Amino acid sequence: MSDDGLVGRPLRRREDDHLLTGDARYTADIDAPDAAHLAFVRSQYAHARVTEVDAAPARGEGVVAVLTQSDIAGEGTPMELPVNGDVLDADLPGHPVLARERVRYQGQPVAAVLAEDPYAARDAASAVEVSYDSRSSVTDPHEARGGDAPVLFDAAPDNVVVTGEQGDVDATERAFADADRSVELTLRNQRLIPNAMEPRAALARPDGEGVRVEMSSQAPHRHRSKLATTLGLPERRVRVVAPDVGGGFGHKGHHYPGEAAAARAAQLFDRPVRFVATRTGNYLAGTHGRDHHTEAALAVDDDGTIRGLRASTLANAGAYALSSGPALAAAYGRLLAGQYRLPAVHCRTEAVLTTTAPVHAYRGAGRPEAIYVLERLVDRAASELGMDPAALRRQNLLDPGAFPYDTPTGVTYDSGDYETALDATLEAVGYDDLRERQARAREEGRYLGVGLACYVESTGEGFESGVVRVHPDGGVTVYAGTHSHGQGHGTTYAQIVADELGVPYDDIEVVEGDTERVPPGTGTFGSRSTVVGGNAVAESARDTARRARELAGDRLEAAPEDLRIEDGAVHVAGAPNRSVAFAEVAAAAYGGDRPAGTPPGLEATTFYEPDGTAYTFGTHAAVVEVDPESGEVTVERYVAVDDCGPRVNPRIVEGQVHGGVAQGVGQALYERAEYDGSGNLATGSMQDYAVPSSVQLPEVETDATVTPSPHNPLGVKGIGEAGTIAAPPAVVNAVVDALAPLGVDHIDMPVTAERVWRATR
Ligand code: MCN
Repeated sequence: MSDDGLVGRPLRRREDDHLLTGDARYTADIDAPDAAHLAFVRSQYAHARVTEVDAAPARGEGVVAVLTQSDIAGEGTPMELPVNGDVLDADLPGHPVLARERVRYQGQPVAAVLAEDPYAARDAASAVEVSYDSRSSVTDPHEARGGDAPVLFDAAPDNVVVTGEQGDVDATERAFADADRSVELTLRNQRLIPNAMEPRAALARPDGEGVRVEMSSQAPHRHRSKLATTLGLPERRVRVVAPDVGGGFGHKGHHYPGEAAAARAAQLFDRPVRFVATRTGNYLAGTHGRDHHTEAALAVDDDGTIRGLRASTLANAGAYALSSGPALAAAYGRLLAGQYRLPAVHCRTEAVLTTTAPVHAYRGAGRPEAIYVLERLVDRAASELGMDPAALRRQNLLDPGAFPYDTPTGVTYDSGDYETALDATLEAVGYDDLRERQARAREEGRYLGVGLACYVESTGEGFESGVVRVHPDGGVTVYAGTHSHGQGHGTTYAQIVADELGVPYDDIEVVEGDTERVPPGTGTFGSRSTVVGGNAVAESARDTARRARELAGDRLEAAPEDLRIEDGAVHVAGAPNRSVAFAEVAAAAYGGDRPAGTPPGLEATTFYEPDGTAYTFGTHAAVVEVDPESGEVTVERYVAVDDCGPRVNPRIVEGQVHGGVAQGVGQALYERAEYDGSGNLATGSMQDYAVPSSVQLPEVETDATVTPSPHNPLGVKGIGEAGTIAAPPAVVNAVVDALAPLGVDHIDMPVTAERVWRATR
């Protein structure tokens, strides 16, 4: 990364004109006039036996077929979404695309209707008569765990399907025995519903002996693998294409009945089939996030030295143990040491099935759960010790010299400079002045609070593919196995390749999201694209540049190592007039005038996996004012100082932090998915599930420190989830700080006006 390169510049996102002028093409916009439309008949019950499906009332004009599981599944065609067997304690069956005889959450698809238009499909779906023999439901993981609770699967008689443990139980117990005191908290990290602007959608078409599925996916190759398994097809017969995707936040990495049923119906009826989820369908049967119930304690000495942490979490996995939800629950304790010198940690997690929608990754995915527990405990300790929360944090932070650092939870942090980020945040928010302002406000009967959150975040795991292809005219196409759905990879990957290859940014096009055009990759989630995909395309660009210098060396009669590629020309270092146009080199690569012995073509493919995980970190601060009369919380200011190593594009990084903080403030103050006693989703639409609007959100003031990761050549760390990790504890800590004079020491999220009102009385 040179000072005069494009990496590090806050370029405007090149994708925005396309997205903001209505030019974007989402899955539902793709023209397919002969497509049949698929709508699901969804279970009204949370838990029931399906005794009969009567399709007769649904048949009529425009209705092509009413399908049940026996119509779509058969020998070699499982039509079952696989469970995440790697982490499960029990041998559970998968999720049938259409229910076999049991339904285990409200909204689970029971039958599918195909019709000539979407309205006929929905009308027919509501006309199908399903008879149920209802069973008792259970939505609370404490109640679900054994006893009289209904059993979802015989293979897990107590409904417990995952047990996870991190750290050393004996060392932790010793730390608690030796410490001056133990600070305790019972916390709920509530269930959330991901809200991408575009609901899930798929358009499946027969394609030779296989199927082509255009779909709103954040991980096309993963979806291809899962679809192939579900349909019983070889992967090479399934092509997944993800066009413009209107947000995902994790839930579009999951494999759903919608795309599988559409793909199977396209095969059976030999015509295109379209499925577009309604918002309510998305709420009922899209995956949810979080839902952890935790008891935790911090062992701390009276002088503020933190000695140990223990936590015990019950994670509500929902019905079926699919995809990454259970795995995240099992592993979340790995980040519980956060930024601190915390010699002993022990964490136990159990994931329990309930008759609710399956839980999967939602932006942050395990890290917000861990950091919330830790950062609430640290604030609670400060309050019990009568110490300033910033001072208590500073006293216990890991030193910059501590890295690489092995945490007691079994992970190794790559690099960090935590105190610098803390100081930058305190200075930006004017911490000392705020404390004085707070004291004055209290005298006037006003409740002002400041909350801090210091976080670490694991980013950039697994492998990714990146191709750099130079065309005979010198233009460049970059292919990556990730798939941007709001992150701006088209801009940042082009910045990286422009610097590494020396060709103009405008000559570089980025292609993602097509399993036929892009080599096998992993996808965009876990803030991994820049670390893994960015380095994959960088490596391919370096390889391509090396080949280009070899070709040009022959023409310029110079050694390749003496050549530089800049501004679309290859020239001899120190002699800019001895040069050849990059386009001429590209043409030579494909023409007959290559130097003898050089292979044709000018491109490179890299499958890259970093040596280790990159740990992003930072400190966020929220300033709130709380009106105890109405219970209303106003976030006055929000400061975020994040360290994701060198920023490829600071403007995009800032945007990512804004978006994440918006969702984190949403979790802290407004959002919660609620089921009633019968397992009905009580927050089934945006009227009941409170996604914040811009007027409820603060301006986010951002800044950065830069600590490169030693594990990847670009030194980068991810940033896509930082805001959702730091904002919930920062805001809740601020509210509790504001209300401390009224004796409030904890309020569970979301900190609604009602909860504040109750807590202050
Ligand atoms: N970036 C950078 N310099 C860095 C790190 C990142 O310039 N050191 C830039 C990247 O190049 C990229 C963006 O920031 O353009 C995010 O990069 P990264 O942190 O690698 O995250 P991913 O691209 O892998 O995105 C995944 C992350 C996750 S896990 C969720 S969930 C999420 C998020 O991104 N969902 C989003 N951001 C979202 N943004 C939008 N608009 N919509 C979503 O659904």
